[in-house]
Amino acid sequence: MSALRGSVGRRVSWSIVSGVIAAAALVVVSVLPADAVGTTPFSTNLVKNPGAEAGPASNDPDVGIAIPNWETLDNFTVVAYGTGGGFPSTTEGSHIHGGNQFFSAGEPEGDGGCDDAIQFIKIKGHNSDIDAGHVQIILKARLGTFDSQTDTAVVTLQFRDANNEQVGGSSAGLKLKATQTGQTMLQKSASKIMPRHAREVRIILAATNTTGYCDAYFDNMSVEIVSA
Ligand SMILES: [Ca+2]
Ligand SMILES: [Ca+2]
Repeated sequence: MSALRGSVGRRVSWSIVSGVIAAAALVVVSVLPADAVGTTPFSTNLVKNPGAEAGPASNDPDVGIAIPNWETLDNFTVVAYGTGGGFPSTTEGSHIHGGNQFFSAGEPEGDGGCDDAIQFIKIKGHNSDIDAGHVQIILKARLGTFDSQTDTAVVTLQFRDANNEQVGGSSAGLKLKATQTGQTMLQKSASKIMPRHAREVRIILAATNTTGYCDAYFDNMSVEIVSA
């Protein structure tokens, strides 16, 4: 019996100790949220999972799939280079150093509209430089569409302030567009000085002017800040 009590006692003690450790860990987490730590580095690609390589491709390009680090609506998906039906080839994938997969806007919704993917990027530790006009932001991407259809691939970068309000109008951001690329993945880029009060950027992958399938393909997404 004493051995049993001892055993129970050790379990109780260990559970108290575990509780204390867990509480301490919670305190550490609560005083050091990830977003408050560190300074966003210059000349570094800030996009996570920029090339759609972090998760699997969908088995069917008509079916949406969860994409690591991106928030997507239903049908937005990841397609493998060389998938049948007119998608960019494996040759094109290697030509652009695009790995095995790319983002695709996917099957249209019932109303004909296409789904988006969004990623949020906080810009930390540069507030005074941004407000003085000394931080430039550079957006780059590979964009493709199908054949000569009017489907258009659009990447938008929006600026948000500390209160999560859009900074300036829609013209304050950056936009990349491509259409009728004939399944090639065109390199596009744009840059500008970050506007005052910008503290976060949103990258949105979208399709416009589509016919049938939302043939807007994206790969090698890049967002960098540099000193200006
Ligand atoms: Ca890729
Ligand atoms: Ca189409």
